[in-house]
Amino acid sequence: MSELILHHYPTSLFAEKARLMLGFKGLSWRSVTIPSIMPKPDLTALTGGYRKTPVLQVGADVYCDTALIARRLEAQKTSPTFYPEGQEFTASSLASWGDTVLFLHSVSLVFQPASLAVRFAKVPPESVKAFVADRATFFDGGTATRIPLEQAQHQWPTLMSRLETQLERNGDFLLGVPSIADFSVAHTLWFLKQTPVTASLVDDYPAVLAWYQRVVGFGHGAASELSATDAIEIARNASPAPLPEEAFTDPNGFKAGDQVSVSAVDYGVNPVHGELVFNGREEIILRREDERAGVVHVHFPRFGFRINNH
Ligand SMILES: N[C@@H](CCC(=O)N[C@@H](CS)C(=O)NCC(=O)O)C(=O)O
Repeated sequence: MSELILHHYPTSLFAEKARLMLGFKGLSWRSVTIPSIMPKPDLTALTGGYRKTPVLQVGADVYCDTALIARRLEAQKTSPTFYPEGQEFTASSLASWGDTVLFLHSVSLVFQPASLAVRFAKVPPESVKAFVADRATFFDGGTATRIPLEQAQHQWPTLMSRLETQLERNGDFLLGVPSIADFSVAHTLWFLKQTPVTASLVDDYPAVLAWYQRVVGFGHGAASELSATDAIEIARNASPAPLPEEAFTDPNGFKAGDQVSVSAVDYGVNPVHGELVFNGREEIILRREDERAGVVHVHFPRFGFRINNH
């Protein structure tokens, strides 16, 4: 069976979510370090244009977005589960709240000048400039908007005291037992914990802090380095996995065989062009042919992405 290959970089919070998910499942994986800003030619050879971090590769199958990566890891190893029985909806919905609402608040808080000054203290000025320029256009064309710092500061106590109450009542994990929701909330708080300027936004809440330490305690599983060139070679030498079977009619009429593009809706909306080969309730799969990577299947979650006619 093909190895799990995570394309990521150390400071990415969504990559930290994926690393912790791999740790929770006790999985072994290969680690490809990608740039934190565009261009990312080796990554986009696999994805066809999707640029966000992280991306999971398994042979010639490429999985975009941690919401879908979680489902792929669940298929790889069902136990321990991300979706406890009877709580599947709650787990996914709370995870989605963490990845959007809580995440956008934490971005505003981490990107405040005092925090950035500490984060970038050892980074050369030209790299900081390139990073700021890259992120300045990252939200262009998407539905997400940045939350003004004052508003993020204003609302943060509400979000955190709700989490505090939930954890005081439910015990060790947000839903009592571990679920995908724990990872979507913990990685966002991990982002704030990286410097003393924002760490107190987590540390002031004792039940949250104890739970956070429990979740990061899952660790990252067993990782070993892989070069981007070798990852592309692995894709070239592999064939995409058999397609899932699901009877589903797309409400907008898109069907297998259509030439389409798929893009994220919120931000980082770079489209990926290809042939729609699978279109289901949770997942969309495009087939594309790349000069370097050969034939690959690029997988996206349905929720939060759109299919375009071109
Ligand atoms: N919904 C996406 C969000 C991913 C995301 O926003 N990742 C950030 C890094 S934490 C990113 O892509 N930043 C720009 C980049 O790495 O080029 C997911 O769940 O994977």
